[in-house]
Amino acid sequence: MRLRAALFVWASLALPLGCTALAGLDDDYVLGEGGQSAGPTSSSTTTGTGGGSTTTSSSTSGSGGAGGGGQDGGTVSGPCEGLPGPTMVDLGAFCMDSTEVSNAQYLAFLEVGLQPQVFTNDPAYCSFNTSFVPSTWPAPAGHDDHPVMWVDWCDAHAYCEWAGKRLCSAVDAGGTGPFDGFDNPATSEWMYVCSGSGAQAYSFGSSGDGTVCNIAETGIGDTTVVGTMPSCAGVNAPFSQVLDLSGGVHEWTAECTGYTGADDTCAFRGGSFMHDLNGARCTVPDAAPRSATWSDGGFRCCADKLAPD
Ligand SMILES: [Ca+2]
Repeated sequence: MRLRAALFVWASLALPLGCTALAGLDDDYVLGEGGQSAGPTSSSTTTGTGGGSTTTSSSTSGSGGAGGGGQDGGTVSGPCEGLPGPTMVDLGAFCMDSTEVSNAQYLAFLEVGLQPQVFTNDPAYCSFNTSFVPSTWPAPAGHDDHPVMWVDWCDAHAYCEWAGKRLCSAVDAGGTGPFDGFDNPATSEWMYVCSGSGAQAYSFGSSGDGTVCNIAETGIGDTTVVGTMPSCAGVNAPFSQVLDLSGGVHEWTAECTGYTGADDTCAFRGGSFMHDLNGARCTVPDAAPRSATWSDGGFRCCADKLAPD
């Protein structure tokens, strides 16, 4: 297993907890108004199966659902092959998971039994996180290959590190970058891919009704098996191999305001099955405390390309 430690040197730009309107960013979208979801908050209560209910605790117990399925061990030819989790897409400067991480893939990580703060790549600012088990777990029956949800930022970070990957962050910066660059395709990996290098508003293009993706207008009202909406992908190669950036579940990124602990604000991207087309734009400036988890929030990983042996 290749483990690659991310280097975090971002400046702290303290924002209020539950920050919803990010000054200077796409302010016609306000968290919770992109659709039916109330979005994440810093409340201390949890559970629920929909409606965007959230929690900042991630220490509930659970034994996990059934294993198997998903795209574990998927390979591509190139420098990012053979890593756990979704098959990766070679995007030139870096690689990105082709889909969101599924429940079965996350279960494989849990079954290894790594413990927070014992796992050597778990950073000090994640010391609040006492368990990698999602705050609502196990996943519903039949959802093995649906996106994992109810994970806080540190859960997502740990999974990616275990897989030899990292959360998607800044272009050409090896996992570091300023939070305020997250809607710029020149500085944000996630934005670069979603926008097709700045060419489009949504991951699937700049026009259409968006029902090629799992958003509110599509009417599914739940997650789907990852990667099963083939038109919810970029227009041109290699972006066309990356699925479900718009809709499905929100995706944590390593675009955070600081690196101090649970209250740092981190960006999550793309809207979800609860959000309308407006909320699925690549530029939507959603963000939440690092400790937040919610009913339509998951993640995918990126990776630095390794030099050929
Ligand atoms: Ca998504």
